[in-house]
Amino acid sequence: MGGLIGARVSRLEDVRLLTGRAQFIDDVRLPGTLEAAILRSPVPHARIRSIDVSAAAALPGVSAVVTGADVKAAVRGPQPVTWRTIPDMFYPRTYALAVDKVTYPGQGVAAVAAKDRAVAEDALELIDVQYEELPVVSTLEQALAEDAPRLFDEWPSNVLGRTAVRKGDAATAFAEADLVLGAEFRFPRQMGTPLETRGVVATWDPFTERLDVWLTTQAPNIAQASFGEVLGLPVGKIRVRTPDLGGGFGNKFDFYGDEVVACVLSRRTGKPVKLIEDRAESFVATVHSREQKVDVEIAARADGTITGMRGTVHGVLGGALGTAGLGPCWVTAASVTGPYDIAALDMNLVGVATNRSPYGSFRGYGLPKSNFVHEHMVELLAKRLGMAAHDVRRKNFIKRFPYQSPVFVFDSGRYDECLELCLAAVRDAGWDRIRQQARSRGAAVGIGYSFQNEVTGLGPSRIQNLAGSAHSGFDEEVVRIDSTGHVTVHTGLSAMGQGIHTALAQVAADTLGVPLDHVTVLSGDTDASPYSGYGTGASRGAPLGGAAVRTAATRLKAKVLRIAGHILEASPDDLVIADGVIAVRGVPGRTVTMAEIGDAAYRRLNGRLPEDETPTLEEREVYDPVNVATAFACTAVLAEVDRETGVVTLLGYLIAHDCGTVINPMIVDGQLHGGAAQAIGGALYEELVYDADGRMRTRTFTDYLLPSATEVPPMAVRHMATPSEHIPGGFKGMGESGVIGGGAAIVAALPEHDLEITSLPITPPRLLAAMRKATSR
Ligand code: MCN
Repeated sequence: MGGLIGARVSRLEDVRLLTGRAQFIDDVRLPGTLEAAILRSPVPHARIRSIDVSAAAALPGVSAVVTGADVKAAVRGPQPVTWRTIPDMFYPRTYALAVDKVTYPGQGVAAVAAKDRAVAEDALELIDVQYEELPVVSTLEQALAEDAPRLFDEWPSNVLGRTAVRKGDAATAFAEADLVLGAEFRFPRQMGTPLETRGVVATWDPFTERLDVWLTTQAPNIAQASFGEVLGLPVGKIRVRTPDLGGGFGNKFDFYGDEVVACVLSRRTGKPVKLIEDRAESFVATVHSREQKVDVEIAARADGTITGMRGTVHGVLGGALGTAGLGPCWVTAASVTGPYDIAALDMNLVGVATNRSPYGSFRGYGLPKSNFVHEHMVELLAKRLGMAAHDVRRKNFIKRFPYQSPVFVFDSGRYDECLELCLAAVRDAGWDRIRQQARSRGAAVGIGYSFQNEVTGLGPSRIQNLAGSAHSGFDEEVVRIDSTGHVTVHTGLSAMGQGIHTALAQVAADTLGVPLDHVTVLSGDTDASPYSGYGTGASRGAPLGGAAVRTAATRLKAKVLRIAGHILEASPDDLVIADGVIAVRGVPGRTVTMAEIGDAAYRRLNGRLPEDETPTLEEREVYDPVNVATAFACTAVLAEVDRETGVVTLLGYLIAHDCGTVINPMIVDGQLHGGAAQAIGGALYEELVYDADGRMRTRTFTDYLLPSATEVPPMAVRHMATPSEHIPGGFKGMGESGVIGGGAAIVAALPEHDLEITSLPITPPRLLAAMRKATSR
């Protein structure tokens, strides 16, 4: 390799982002643009008796008003559900705006396009909607009650689907167990909260009859296909452009009704229509995630071997399905055995509709929950058997790879070493001493751990399609050297802050032997970018994009060497490239530059390009991996609890991490820090709260608490690298790693609650109650 893979180079994206030269969705200003706003239902569950838009339509400055009925008439089909994990599940047909009935507070019922947002919002107030309110089904218990009101007239219950994930013979494992332990876990609703909310600028061009959409999306090709499906247009008639994204965290993966509304309004008015979600709206209109109830039991032998696991995951879905469907909850069920070699699993999965916002993706998908569950059960078993939790981990770790988990084949791992790396980091940091000193002054301080493994690099199209995905898991990248020798990488992946442009530039520069600043990475335009089967999500950019760039650049390098060999009258095998200069090995002065090769391939072909070579320098690679790539990590947390107030202060945070070949350790560190901050939020602060009437209470960041710099402790990362054997370059993904293991490690670090905490977030009152319960035993 050429020395750039593994280098801590500064991110190429950052100069623009930090000097205010980025172009976010709200910066897209097309001549004649109208601004739109959506009227959202104030009630959770109701029939729409009537909508009168006449006063709104008559307001000066208003160009168009549409209702659900108008949208339904203007489109060919309902909103798509990308993941149909359970084929016979009920997938309600929902349109971009509610038709006849609303099933969650915040659901769009009408929309206005006006000369500016203020007029559009004024017009919303003039729309008269008559609701006939229906009994609210806001919680899992309400939804499952025998006499529960139903959300969907065409389906007999609020249980939309059931399935199970099974492996081995769980019944026998439990019958023969020395001991069986169980627990019930409750995980609240949470959501990703990128700095930038969602937005769209849609233009219907009547001359070319094409739709041109600027959209905050992580998956431009899926959005393009979804527009085609909903609007009944050939995909080639749709252009999706992605501006700079101010974060995504998974929730910009979904395809929302709002973008369809903007298209319908643009078609009606003949003008570009911009629709920018405001923060209060985003709390109801952007997908939520995480809410689950998980009941689990483990069967174990007296020596600490876990022989079986069984239970049920209830996914508390919303009043409409996000494009992820039940996906995140299925991942929790499928991954609940984590890094452990557990022979038998019988996990039921139930998807339940409630009058809450749609459920979708959030960084980590279902893994933070499955991790919390298996790590809690390990701690519980260790306590019951009087063993150290790490000994239970070591005893049960998967040791031989490839390993067939209940669903995936884990390609590689060195879990014991990763655990030792983490323990060594804790020793080096002197945490034991800090804990002892704290205890001697009476403070409640603890150290907690969790171990995770993580399927990344989604992912073989074969597996994805089998698992019910309407989209495939391949990725296409193009590497081009132009006539001046400059390299351009074209990618269909969206950059949303994770540094993918830098990573792909490093791979291309390293493979081709050119300096990093000779590479430009371009993305964000379906008319120009290659096709990314699944876009940015599931930590797939580095493994798939990296592999495709590496393969394409390797072929391109071979062509460069053939042309150089022709010019230098040397065998390509005798040539080396460094710093953009191709030289004959051992012959000083016989060189040709990449710029001269570019010139020979595009302009002065005559005599300089070998006769059997085609002009131009471009290679395209469509890469579909044969398997997923499993990253793994061990997290350690040092925490102090104020016994009087129940306030938790995190004093230290360490992650030992393996994502195969690391492209840029500095970015990986940053990704882990950011993910860990979200894990801290999920463990201690974040909860979307609905009141007894089913209305959303958390509509600002004073109610929905995010950790700030004060709550996020100093962090350190230790790297190890077990390269993926099947991915060219050996890269595994990790963009979600940081958020997965933090919750379990934080809870394990809190002293004196005696494993009483199985519900998140751990608010001070909850923690004090758990500590009181533990001491009263
Ligand atoms: N990387 C590396 N070497 C590896 C793996 C990764 O250097 N072996 C670096 C690369 O710079 C790469 C980054 O880490 O760009 C993340 O790589 P990868 O795990 O492949 O993840 P993706 O590029 O697919 O990014 C998506 C992932 C997900 S799914 C979410 S959600 C997420 C995330 O990453 N949302 C983010 N990171 C985010 N970071 C920011 N700032 N904002 C978000 O919204």
